[in-house]
Amino acid sequence: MIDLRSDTVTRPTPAMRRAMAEAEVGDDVYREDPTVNRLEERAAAIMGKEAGLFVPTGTMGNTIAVKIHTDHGQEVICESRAHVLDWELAMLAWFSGCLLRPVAASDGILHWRDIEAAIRPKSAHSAPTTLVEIENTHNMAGGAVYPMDVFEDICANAHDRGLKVHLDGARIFNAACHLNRPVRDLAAPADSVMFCLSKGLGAPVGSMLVGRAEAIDRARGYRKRLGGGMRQAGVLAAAGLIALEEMPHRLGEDHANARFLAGELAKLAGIQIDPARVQTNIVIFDVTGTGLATTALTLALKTRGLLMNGINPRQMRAVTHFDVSREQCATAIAAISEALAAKR
Ligand code: TLP
Repeated sequence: MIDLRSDTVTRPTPAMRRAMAEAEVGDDVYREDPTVNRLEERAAAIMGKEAGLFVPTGTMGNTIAVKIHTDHGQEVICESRAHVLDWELAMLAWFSGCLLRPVAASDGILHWRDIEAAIRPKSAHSAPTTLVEIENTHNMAGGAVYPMDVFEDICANAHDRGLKVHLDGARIFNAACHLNRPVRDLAAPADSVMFCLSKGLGAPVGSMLVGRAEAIDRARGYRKRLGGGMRQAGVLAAAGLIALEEMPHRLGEDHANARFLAGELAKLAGIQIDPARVQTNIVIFDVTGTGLATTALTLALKTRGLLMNGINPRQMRAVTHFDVSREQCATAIAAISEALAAKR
């Protein structure tokens, strides 16, 4: 099977498996796991933040981040297709008691003027806005990358207005690769950053939350509350360290494969995509013109050895990662082309 459903499907490399087997471990709830401690220190250093926290998932990282920046009954601004809004089971409402105020941006990239207009006025009828949540790369906007100046402008203005900024950087290394900048430059203006070890970087499990030491101390308590006190988690952190140190440099290959897919998809009748908008490893394309709903296309592709999901009835998403080669991308295009021909 060729699996383009997500970069979450990547399996640990042989080096990761070896490191996991040999990892030095201790009880991380007592902060005695040397491998977790090393991962947290390295993650913070690489992101240019004071402290880091190893969490099992990106969802838990985002959930805790919102909690450390807000109180119950406040508002959080995000883009209208944000992961935190559509894919995290309303954890922000459930755990932090906050309301999301989505703001639509056609390319997924918010600007300060859009955010400013969504800040609630100080009035007897409005809940205070206290946090801006930015997703870079923006998953459901096809892996779109925030230009540095746009994000810096958002953070500077948000801070002037007394708002915090949390960066959902699940794929921040993909953004850094596209911009050809050190990842710490992208993280610098944000108050906290969540990033995933288990997506394009290939670790089997885990994400990191980084930020100020005081905030990460509080985050540790929330992680325990959510059931994320993982004891001998060094076996997982060992793979995470390899993901962090050795995998970012190869992400450009995934981006080149995504551009290849986009270029080939654009040649197929009934498919709509602008390949020039594919910046990283996510390719979203519209299949309305093929006469197939995405659910039907997913099934037709599965019988042809290709796994790929729709994100709604009209749009499919293909995600490249280090478990798919260029040759497999070419095979994937052949499978799609065949499925469309069969429909005709
Ligand atoms: N994204 C997954 C699905 O949940 C959609 C995927 O296949 O892309 N932030 C962003 C931007 C994400 O894309 C994801 C996962 C998360 C957070 C959550 O990470 P996990 O899955 O570790 O909870």
